Amino acid sequence: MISEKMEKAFLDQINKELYSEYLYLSMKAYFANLNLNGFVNWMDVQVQEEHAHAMGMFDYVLERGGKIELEAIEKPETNWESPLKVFEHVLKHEEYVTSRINALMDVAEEVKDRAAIIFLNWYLKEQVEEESNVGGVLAQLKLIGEDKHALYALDKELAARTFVQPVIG
Ligand code: OFO
Repeated sequence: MISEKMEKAFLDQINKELYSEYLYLSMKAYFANLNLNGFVNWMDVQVQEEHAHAMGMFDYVLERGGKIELEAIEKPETNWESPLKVFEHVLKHEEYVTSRINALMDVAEEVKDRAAIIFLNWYLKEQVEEESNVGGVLAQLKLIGEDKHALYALDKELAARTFVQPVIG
């Protein structure tokens, strides 16, 4: 059985993962309006990943005999100055999520929930990957600057990203 404190920490994080899904959906719409379809695809994969992250925790809480009580999801931003600004936002957001997963791990250690610690290891590794992926795109956008041809080349590259359903835990 999951402790009340651990359950609450997971519920908070489920909300943050669903917010991430919402934020990337909003970014997907931003890129769709710019007709940058590769970026749209990249965000679409991100949306699906965040949904999987939320559902992984959702299923885990239930599996441990916990109760799910969903909270409202905050409204995400809807406009950015440029693709570069979007990816700066994504990196900042992922760094924040990493800090929240670490905080969740702190709770698991505090209540000595070893099963949760093992489960959360997957999320910690995933965050390393997320930050690195986003950092890669951001670095390319910085190099591109105002070069529209290079931006379209990157858009083509991002069109190749595909979603793979993760095996969590
Ligand atoms: Fe769920 O990793 Fe991004 O936010």
